[in-house]
Amino acid sequence: MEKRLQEVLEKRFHKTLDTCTKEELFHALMEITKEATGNLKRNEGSKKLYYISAEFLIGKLLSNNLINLGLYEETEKVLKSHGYELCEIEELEMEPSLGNGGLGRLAACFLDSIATLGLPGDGIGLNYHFGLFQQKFTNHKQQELKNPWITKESWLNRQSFTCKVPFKDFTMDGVLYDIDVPGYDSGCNRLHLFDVDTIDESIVPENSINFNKKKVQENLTLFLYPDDSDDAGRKLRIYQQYFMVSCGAQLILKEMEDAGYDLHELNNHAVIQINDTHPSMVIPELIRLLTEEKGFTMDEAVEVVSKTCAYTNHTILAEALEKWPMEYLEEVVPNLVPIIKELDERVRKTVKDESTYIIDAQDRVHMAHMDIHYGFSVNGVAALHTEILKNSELKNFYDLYPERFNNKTNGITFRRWLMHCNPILTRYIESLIGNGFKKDATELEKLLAFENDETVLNKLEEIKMEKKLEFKEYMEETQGLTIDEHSIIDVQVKRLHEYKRQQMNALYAIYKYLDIKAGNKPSTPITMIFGAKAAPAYVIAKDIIHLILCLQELIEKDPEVRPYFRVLMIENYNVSKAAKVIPAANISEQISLASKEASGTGNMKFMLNGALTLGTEDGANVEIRDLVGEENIYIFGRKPQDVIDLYEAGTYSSKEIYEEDALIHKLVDFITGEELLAIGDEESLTRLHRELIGKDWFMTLLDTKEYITTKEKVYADYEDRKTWNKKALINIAKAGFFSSDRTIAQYNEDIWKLK
Ligand code: Z57
Repeated sequence: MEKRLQEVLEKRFHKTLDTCTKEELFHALMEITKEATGNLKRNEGSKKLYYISAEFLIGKLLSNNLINLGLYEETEKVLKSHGYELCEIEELEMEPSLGNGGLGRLAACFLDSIATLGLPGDGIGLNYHFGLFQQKFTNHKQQELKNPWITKESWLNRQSFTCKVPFKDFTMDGVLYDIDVPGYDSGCNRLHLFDVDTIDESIVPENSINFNKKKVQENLTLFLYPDDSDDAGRKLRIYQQYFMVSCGAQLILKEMEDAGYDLHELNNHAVIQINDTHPSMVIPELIRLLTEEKGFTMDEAVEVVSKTCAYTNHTILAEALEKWPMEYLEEVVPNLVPIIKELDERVRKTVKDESTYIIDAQDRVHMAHMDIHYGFSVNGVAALHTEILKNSELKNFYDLYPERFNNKTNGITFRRWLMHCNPILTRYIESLIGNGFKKDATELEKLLAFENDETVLNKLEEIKMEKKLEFKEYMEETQGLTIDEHSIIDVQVKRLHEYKRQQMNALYAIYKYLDIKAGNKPSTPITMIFGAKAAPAYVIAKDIIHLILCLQELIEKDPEVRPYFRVLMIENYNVSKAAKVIPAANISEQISLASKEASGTGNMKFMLNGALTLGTEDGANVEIRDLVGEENIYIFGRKPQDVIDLYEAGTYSSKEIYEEDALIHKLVDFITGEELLAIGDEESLTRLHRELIGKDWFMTLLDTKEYITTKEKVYADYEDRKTWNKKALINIAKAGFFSSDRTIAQYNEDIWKLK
């Protein structure tokens, strides 16, 4: 590595390792890493997976690619011997923001695991130039800025493949950029990102994310839609989706033909995993291409496509299940309209249950319905979620096709979420149980042998302290906030959504503030950390951010409270920041309204890094509890079935709780009390106050009391550090199940059947 680095630095900059700048070193490292990845053998086989997704939240790639190539430690040593830290060089890379949250990050973890398991499988998506917006805080509010992440030199490699995508009034030329995806000690796959050359970045002004929505040729791949689990319902989104699936379908058919396969046997050589409904139009588009260009009859095309496509559902929130008005499709993608109508007709001929039709009585096209009727597999993303799909949300489909339904509990790649973000913990684990866990995560269970070993438990606590200090330094540099490393670090980082109930955590903060004001000082100081982006059009979500930032300001300025209790918000929470805060956390907040969080994946990252979960019986929290046992997790709140029944009955009234419970009344009213009004915006705080009392669709007040008592218990338990450390160890030891290597092995075993 040293020799290669010197060569590249000399050739490109006429510099050496001792004279170059950090930027030059970064560019040289990127070049060497790209070259090493390009030299890897491609994963191959007679059948190939295409994971098609509107989002791939890959994060920075330098360190992760070095880890997967087995070059990380050597590189670190070489840099150190010349006075550099790899982690400072890493800072110079721009973070690709090609995803919103869980769904996009999951796709990225999956690509890593697919490559690592040696399976031939590529990603297909879009190359958004500004990706998801960048978040800034001004006047205690979220401000959105564009995020130009693509630099002159990047991981993107332009390919010669091109294709034509026919819209109603014009045709667009798709061009392809690839990013290599090296597996950990394995072969390599690719992430295919489609783009158009006519994009005009200059139509977006500095300091905003506004642009002319009508100029599709110029704006198609400028931005990722910033909705997470709710839909703006804009035509531009249909343009993006059709562009993605048409380019993807054309690439797939070309690869199949180049490999010499008979397209009538497409399903033997290709499998397409549809990540949520955003890529669902790939089904009618493939049928269109096969019938119009490849001489297939409609029957033949429908049959082979149905045997090739599989669908993953990521949510039961009604507003996230895409339903496009037929009128929109007629305006944007008229070519698909007759095919979608034909697919609907075929359902109507054989199925009685009208609730499963693709086109409903209001002439809207239900994308998920199309996926289920014309795919061979439907999966949920955690055991509880899949049960809810089968028993309530998609019950009518389950009755029709029980054999198509299956569960694939989500996972995370341990390369990024342990080895990269927490090298000291990784090295320590290795010293205890050897390095087998790096290839087989279930070997982490060997740590259980040390659950009563005080030296080991103390060392775990020391490592946590070390990561807190690193995080402290980072927050100081980036936001000028000085964290107390001796405080308990209690973290809720995830997209801002009412169902995730950051507002309930904020009500706890109010409770604690008032309690300290009343003279009850916690024995160990508490630092509550939030990080969250809100969709720009999601008003209440932004009001919740405003509330948290106002609380931060109130407490930071209050010398009576600040030494004992603080509320801090990480600005522009993203993958890189996740990798910094998660290893520093003691408590992982997973407090969604039971039944609403399909899985969650942050919960897995925290447990792997030795934080304890404070959460509801929701998503993968249930499986975490089953693995670690009741005594090593803090579960509270209404149960999923109770919540489902409450919605069914329609009897929940937050107003009643507010009026009958004096404590809750006081906490909610604090939102519009004089302290916060002196800091924040009256309109915003009043709107949130009104929402909580008058609507509270995600039942915050239902669980607030139990949340407060459970959290008090968690903080009290932290005082017995030995027991706490033992719980942390058990969480790490049991995290192996949540490796995405396991998840991908199961997808392959049950759905893809590659090799
Ligand atoms: C998204 O991030 C998720 C679901 C969606 O329907 C959309 Br749109 C975006 C998330 C779920 O909310 C998480 O619970 C889940 O862990 C994640 O997808 C990955 O499956």
